[in-house]
Amino acid sequence: MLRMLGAPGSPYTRKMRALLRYRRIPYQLLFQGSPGTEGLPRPKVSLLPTFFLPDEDGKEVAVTDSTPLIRRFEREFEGRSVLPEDPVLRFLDALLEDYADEWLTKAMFHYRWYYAADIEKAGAILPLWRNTSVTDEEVAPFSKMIRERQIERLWVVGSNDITAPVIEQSYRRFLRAFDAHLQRFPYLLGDRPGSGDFGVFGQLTQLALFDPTPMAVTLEESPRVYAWVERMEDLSGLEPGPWISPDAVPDTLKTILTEVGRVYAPFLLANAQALEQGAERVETSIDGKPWTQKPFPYQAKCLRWLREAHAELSDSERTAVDGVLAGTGCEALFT
Ligand SMILES: N[C@@H](CCC(=O)N[C@@H](CS)C(=O)NCC(=O)O)C(=O)O
Repeated sequence: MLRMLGAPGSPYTRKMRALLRYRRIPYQLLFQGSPGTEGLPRPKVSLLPTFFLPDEDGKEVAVTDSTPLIRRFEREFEGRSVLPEDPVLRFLDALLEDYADEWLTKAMFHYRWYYAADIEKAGAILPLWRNTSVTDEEVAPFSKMIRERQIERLWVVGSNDITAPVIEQSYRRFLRAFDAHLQRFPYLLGDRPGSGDFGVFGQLTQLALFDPTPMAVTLEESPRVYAWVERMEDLSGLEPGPWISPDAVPDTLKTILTEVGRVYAPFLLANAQALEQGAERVETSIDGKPWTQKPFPYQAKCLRWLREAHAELSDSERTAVDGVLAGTGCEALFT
């Protein structure tokens, strides 16, 4: 049985747990520090969730990174796929998953460690999510440590006084665009959830259901999105319906892709350029406003993976994808 080490406060843990539930893949959930976690193999980079899986020689190793793990589980487990067969839809799904994992997560991290009420709640709850059987005396120093550590890391995701309005206005636009789409379709690509839905769900479990400031924003902008997050938590009982037709991509999805093109595309390009130039900082403008942050090597890989997926499309599939992306701003990623 799959073994997953994770935490409820980790959006990517929630992403993968909901996916395993939907796909009816049995798993054992381990919490950090809980009995049975000593002696587990260690991942190269300590990230949550961590899965413990056999390598090519059958030896159990620690594996992280939800996006490639989703593709591995598609190969290893039959049925209830979250990746559309159609290459055009599959590409759009991958782009939406990446937007959620790498841009929406900026809003998640920003709101949690920028505002006093959110810092207070997260600092109090996160240690207990690891282990509820610790005393309050034991929790206090851990709460202090995690608050200080995470606040220090705000600039890693680009959250600062300059970028705060860009992040927050982008979140509000995403909520409005997703609300309009959910009025027509239960999921991003039709009547069944794709990996993009689980990416968005993962971040919204924190933004809509936990952190007080963005929860208020979510309920103000879209009670519908709030409701959608609760529905996504456990879809093990859902009978999946059809994907949308690649020839009839709805305007509401194009509006969401336009938000991706407005903020995530310019960020990805500026981040890759800063890394190429060995720059200390990413200095660019997003949405007409200044954006500055530490260059993020992992997101240069994300850009490369998106470009490789775009290049792997057949000519007619790429023409169809470019047709959908035309005018959204996402096309800039592939020129
Ligand atoms: N790309 C990874 C991201 C995983 C990730 O960043 N997880 C967070 C928790 S949500 C983490 O472990 N951060 C490092 C830390 O907090 O030390 C994925 O999709 O799984």
